[in-house]
Amino acid sequence: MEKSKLPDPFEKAREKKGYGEMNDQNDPVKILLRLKDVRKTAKNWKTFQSGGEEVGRIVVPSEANIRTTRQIPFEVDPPEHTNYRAIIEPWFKRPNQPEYQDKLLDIVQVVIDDVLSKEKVEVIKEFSLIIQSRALTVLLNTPFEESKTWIEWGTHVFRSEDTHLDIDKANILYDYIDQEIDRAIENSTSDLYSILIDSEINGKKLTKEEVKGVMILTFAGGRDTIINTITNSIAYFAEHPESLDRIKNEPEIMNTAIEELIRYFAPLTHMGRVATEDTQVCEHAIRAQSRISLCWASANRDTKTFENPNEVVLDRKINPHVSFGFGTHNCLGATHARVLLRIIITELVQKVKTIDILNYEDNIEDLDEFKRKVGFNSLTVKFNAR
Ligand code: HEM
Ligand code: EMZ
Repeated sequence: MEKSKLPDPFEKAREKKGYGEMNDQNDPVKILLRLKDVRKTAKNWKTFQSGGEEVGRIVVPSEANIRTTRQIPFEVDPPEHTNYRAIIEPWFKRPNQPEYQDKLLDIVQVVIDDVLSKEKVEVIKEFSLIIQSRALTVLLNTPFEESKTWIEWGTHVFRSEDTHLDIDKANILYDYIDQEIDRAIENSTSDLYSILIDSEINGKKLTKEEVKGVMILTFAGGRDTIINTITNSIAYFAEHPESLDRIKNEPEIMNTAIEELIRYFAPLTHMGRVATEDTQVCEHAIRAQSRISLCWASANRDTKTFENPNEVVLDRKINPHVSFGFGTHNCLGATHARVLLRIIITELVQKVKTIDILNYEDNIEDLDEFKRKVGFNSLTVKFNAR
């Protein structure tokens, strides 16, 4: 099989019954698999909530044991959600500005020139993580030097190589954010911390805990998702050098190509909700206070909407994918992610002719009934210049 392929483990269950089941830390999850159900349920925040008492429980695997700070606006439901979102949303649209994109271009060019000078490159550590961390300094508007600290944290802030939920690692992030908030209170700049500290909802300033909730989400949500997107793109282009040529010669397909890669990769496999009442999905009973999840990765392969869903079709015409979620909580980092990927691919097609895969190890997520490849634990390649 091609190393860049991400097979769809959900197909049979999606077609037969529409959901799957997973036992996560003795707190079971019903995984919704069909695009129609995923979209409908994502809109129904009254019955399927993101907030609720137990912070961290909507994430699968549940993070209830490793954090008490509510991630904002991710773990809040309307109407409060709307107020938080109104504060944060304009900030996350900055990636549309030319000056922002120039900064990202500088970052990407340096890293691409560097990997082209090497005999072999481990893509996650020497490419994706570096670009992700440096690009995050632009999103947060913090000094470039901070990225050195973040690179040391590795791919995920809550998970490490030997454990799914790593409290020691999480504490490094929490302590760092606490310090940065105190720093911004003492010495206000024009970074995201300072903007949040100065924000108000109905005349009331955000608390430190609320600011922390936004910042944890910004560090955690935009990390392994971006790293997997970049790494999977490199693997794809390694096995499809004709696609590099095609995008170079037909730049007008760039945006559809990006959407298609993001659909195919679905970097965040699924996200949970908690039922507020006894209800039903796919004719199956859901008890109040139990968990379901919305499986973006499965929905993106639903043949009712996507023709040849297991193929990467760079000029796919109809592509209502849900990789960035759907409805109330749709991803605030999507503009940054799309712009960054466009800059990376634009530079790649100009400078790189081929990429050889030398070594790799798959990253397979274990969802009990389903084993899903989400990307790589490592990917070693040689970049060959044009
Ligand atoms: C929400 C995926 C990058 C910040 C979401 C959701 C998905 C998602 C599926 C919806 C969660 C839900 O409905 O419960 C992705 C993917 C990314 C990406 C695939 C990269 C390719 C980023 C980045 C950031 C970010 C770079 C910021 C640094 C957020 C935030 C939310 C969110 C703040 C919550 C929005 C809300 O609750 O209203 N993301 N994300 N994401 N994402 Fe992303
Ligand atoms: C949470 C999540 C956000 C969670 C929109 O998704 O991303 C996951 O990677 C984190 O572990 O805490 O931030």
